[in-house]
Amino acid sequence: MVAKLKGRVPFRADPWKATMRRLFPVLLALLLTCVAVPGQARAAGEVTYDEHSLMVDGRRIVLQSAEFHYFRLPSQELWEDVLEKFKAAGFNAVSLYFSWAYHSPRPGVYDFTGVRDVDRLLRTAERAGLYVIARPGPYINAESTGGGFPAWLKTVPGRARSFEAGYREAYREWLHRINPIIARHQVTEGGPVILYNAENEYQVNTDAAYMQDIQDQARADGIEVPITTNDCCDAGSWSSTWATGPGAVQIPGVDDYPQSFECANPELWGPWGEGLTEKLRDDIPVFAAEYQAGAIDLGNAGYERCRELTGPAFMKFFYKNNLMRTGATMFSYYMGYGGTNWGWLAQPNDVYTSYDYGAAITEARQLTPKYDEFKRQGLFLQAVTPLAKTGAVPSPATSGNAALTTVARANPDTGTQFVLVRHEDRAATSTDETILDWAAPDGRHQVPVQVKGRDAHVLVAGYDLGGQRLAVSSSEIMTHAAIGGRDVAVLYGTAGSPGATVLRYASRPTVKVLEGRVRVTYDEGDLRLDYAHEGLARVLVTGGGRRPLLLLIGTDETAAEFWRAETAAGPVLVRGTELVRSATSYGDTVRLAADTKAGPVEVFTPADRLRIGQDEIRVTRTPSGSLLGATRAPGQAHLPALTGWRAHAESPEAAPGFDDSRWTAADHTTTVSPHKPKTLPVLYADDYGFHYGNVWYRGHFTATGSETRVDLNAITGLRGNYLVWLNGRYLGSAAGGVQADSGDQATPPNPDPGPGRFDIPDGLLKAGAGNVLSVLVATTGHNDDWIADDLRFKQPRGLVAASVGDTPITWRIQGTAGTDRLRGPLSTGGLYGERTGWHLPTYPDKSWNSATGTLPPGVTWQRTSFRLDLPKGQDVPVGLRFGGDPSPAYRVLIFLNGWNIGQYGADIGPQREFSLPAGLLNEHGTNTLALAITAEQPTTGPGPLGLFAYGNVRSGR
Ligand code: IPT
Repeated sequence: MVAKLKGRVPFRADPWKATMRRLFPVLLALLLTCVAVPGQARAAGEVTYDEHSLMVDGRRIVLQSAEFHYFRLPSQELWEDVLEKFKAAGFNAVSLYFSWAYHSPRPGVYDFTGVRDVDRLLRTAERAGLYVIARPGPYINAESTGGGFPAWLKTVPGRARSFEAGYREAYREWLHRINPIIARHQVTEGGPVILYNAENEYQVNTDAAYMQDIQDQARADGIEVPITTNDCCDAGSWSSTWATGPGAVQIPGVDDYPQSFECANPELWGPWGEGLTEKLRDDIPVFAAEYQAGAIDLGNAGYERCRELTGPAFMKFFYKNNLMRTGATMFSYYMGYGGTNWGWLAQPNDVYTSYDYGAAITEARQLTPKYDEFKRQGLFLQAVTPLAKTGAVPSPATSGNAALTTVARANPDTGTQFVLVRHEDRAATSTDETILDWAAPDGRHQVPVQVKGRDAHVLVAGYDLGGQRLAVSSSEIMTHAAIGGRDVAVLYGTAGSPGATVLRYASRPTVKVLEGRVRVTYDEGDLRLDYAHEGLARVLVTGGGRRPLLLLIGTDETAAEFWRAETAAGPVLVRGTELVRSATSYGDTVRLAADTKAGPVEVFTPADRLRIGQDEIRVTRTPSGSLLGATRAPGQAHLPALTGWRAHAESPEAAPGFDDSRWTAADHTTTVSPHKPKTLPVLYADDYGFHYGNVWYRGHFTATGSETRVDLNAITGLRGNYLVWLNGRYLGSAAGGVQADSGDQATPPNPDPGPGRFDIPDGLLKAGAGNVLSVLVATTGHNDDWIADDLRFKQPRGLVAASVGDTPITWRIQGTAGTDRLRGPLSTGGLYGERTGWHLPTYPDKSWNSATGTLPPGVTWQRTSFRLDLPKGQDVPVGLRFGGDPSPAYRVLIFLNGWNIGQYGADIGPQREFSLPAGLLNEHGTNTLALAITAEQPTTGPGPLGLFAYGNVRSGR
């Protein structure tokens, strides 16, 4: 728009000035309108966009991003590992939610140190070479406690996710803390942040003033990059209806989870549709803001099933289909790495401790076949730049096989064509072949193509592949690079399927088939190669008026063995190793930062010498011109047995004589909560500043003697419970309530969410004297606010009703004893042991007895320590495995060196193995494990525990 206006002004000295003077206010107004009206293609700093793609400094990019939650990996050192793994898979961006709850224990208090150091996180992303989509909410969902809202927000008046006072001051406080950190890392400041995501799936409660204010605050805090939001479900609410009104963002995107979350049925196939990301407005690129790349484990099937549900076949079909049918150039996959709901981070209704998500990279940072598929697709998107600007064109016919269908796009500037080949019926599992009759830019060609079941291929024609001209190929391109004065290209196809590649030459080139079976023909400038995809064929083409070309034609599997890294002296391709993070070249040497086991390594490089880490690798020059060597096996990692457990029972709070005089008096008669209590005083834990984990209540009453029953009601969140003692005698336990009020018109509020009725045994009450009721409530996290109704999120935690007949009770409450500065607000709750440091490594447990025998109802701690000395320079992720079967009689909080790294139990979820991330785990020294076991019934507690390794590589970090 600005450029057009400039173009229209006639360039004549004086009249021009005069015109300008007259026009200036008009122009200024126009300019300002342009800035204020979203959806115009223009510069925001150096990040611009048009209907095709984002641009950085005018250069088009295909944004290939994956989601990462730093708050689910409490180890700053490991952020780098994960982000480098993203980069190596061909991602050029990472999408980061920022969790308000993780940083703020109470109003006005924010902590960005240690594992919460997001400044370091953004620097790490930059070092890894990734752009950042910054998503600070304020609401983030993400199956995280409160959907990212700190629990103290439940005590703040005003509807959450609206412009109402109370909430407004609170979210502005958060934004003014987080925005400046994000702002100084923007692309416009030379940093990685390329987009800013306002709110999250804010499609239900359409408070435009709120949506606009988030953006205004961001701009005021220095956010210059384009603002986006992720729409869902009723896509378009913030995009078409509100396109130019208050609240509308510049580049709305869409969330899509076509494969559902039914991990128990991994054979499902797109139950929620074909997952095509809509084009929301004519002036913006198609943006898949969250595209499914894993699943929450709703049915407790275990995350391996989620990985199957969203495995390579799903990725091939759905991702390529999306790319080709809509011309999307902005993708963010949810999740690239899931991580751990350590501490009280989980939103309890949908997830347990692990947030592995069935992602391409596991919770313990291991690469999976899904990672290979991301790498095949990601390297392609980065290498073949004409993809950043395409439009639909007529597609070649699939002569002879109606089972297959094609979709085509072309870049209008280069003419490069892209053809998607897939089954017509997306559920088909048959293998079908056809001859594509392709009227490509360089002439018409017939090439064979096969589609095996739910595979899909994106084929390329009319493409300047480095110094070559690719006329057409029925193999997919993984990547290509100019290395040492020649082009090296990696193509691939389904093992066993036929393929053909045609290249253009001025004259007949010399062709040497170095490996594999490839038929070579030449006809009027067309060099045609016919082959079956098998292993790795190698074809060297020289002469013909072009620089040399080494064509490597593999299968899905052999293509996945390749890595690509950039050096100052140009790119290198590597076949082999577990992971190539980066490469540097100096003199005649190329050095790889690679993770390795024992095996061959081949490097396509002009260098003569190879180093991997500190090792000089002995290499030979292959007929392909590459360097071939071998890597060493990693050293054995010794993991000790876990022995010497000591135990100590706690729950002194259950005893009548326990001194609770320093506890908080629970005497409020009113609450700002939209949920009103059934009995007074208000006993909601949050109202007394206790937000996470276990909370104790002690109720004192003078009995009349006629009381027969204790009636309680507690809301804990799914998987929570509570235990009750009267005058020190255990009365029993009950499950905590989940929904007090669904907020859903169709479901009436549950008047009795978590009832517990306990008969008073004869002779226990002291008539006319003081009696003490002790209640331990295990809360499990806060509901999210996905539907933006405020009510679910604000559902109380703790006791919501309590009575012993009509006898008045005075209450005291105790939860966590202050925030652990190192571990943050979500690590510790209010167990006696937590309040007195039994979970901490420094706690002196020498006087404790060795752990044997039956655990009584209540809380018992078990502790042991172990020494590790893992091999230096290796990455050995360690896990803790619970042997035997869990019983519903108990639940266990697990503390590693004082950090609450998860919860185990039959009622908690299917998880038996818990990740002990390096950083929290001392890999070269002493570690302390402390288990807080809450028994509802007498039990022997958990079975034998052991350490195990998820993997072992020499580390290239
Ligand atoms: C989408 C949320 O935006 C994201 O935070 C996360 O909760 C994800 O779902 C599921 O893991 S909401 C989408 C399911 C409609």
